[in-house]
Formats: sequence, C-alpha cells, structure tokens
Amino acid sequence: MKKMAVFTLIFLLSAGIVWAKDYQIQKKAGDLNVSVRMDRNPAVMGDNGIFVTVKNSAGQEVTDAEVRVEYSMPAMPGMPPMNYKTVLALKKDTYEGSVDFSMAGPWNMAVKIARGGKTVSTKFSVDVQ
Ligand SMILES: [Cu+2]
Repeated sequence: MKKMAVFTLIFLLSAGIVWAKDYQIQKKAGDLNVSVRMDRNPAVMGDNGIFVTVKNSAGQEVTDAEVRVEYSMPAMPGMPPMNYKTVLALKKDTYEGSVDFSMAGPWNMAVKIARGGKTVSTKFSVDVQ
C-alpha cells in the first residue's frame, strides 16, 4: 500500500511538471523569427502573461519594434464578437505584457510587429480553459 502511495505521488509530481510547462510557439513574421511564450498552459480565463522575443534573419534580437497582441473571438450564440489589443513593453530583450481572456474557448491571436514604418504579423490560436 505504501509503495502504491509513492507511485501515485511520483505520478502526480511528474504530471504537475508537464502541466506547469509554459505554452511556447515559434512563428515567422515576414523575415523575423518570433517566439511567443505564455505563462499559463493551458491558458485560463483572466490574465495570462505573454512574452515575445523577435529575432532577425541573422539571429539577432530585435529590440526597436513596437509589438502588440490582438486577440479575438468571433461571434457565437448570445455573444457579440470580442476584440482586444495590448501593446507589450520591452524588458531587456523580451516584449512582455498580459492578455485578459473573458471567456473559455478558442481565441485567435495575432502578434503584430511594427518597425521602420512596416508591420508584419503572425497568427496562432489558443484554447482557453
Ligand atoms: Cu465566446
């Protein structure tokens, strides 16, 4: 019985590590490489931290851009379409901020990177629990 409890504990601990792993995604936006990390995985209703790093084709970190996140959910029965946006703040080499999901379900995410009068973007979706 004691052995069983130990196995259960180990299982729960290892599962916890999997759950605790950040959501991470790598995407291209124009000729830039964009890495997006969210501190909740799965994403949850309410605030979720979002961290974006941008690298140019030479692998150098891009720190002179304005990075914003637009997130939306199309209309559904009893709910008008929802659209939000937030501008991320540069801290060292990472653009940081948070997104506030008001409802569970699939959200469309767009990371827009404006630099030198040109904007490139990349899209992905997040399933909010
Ligand atoms: Cu909805």
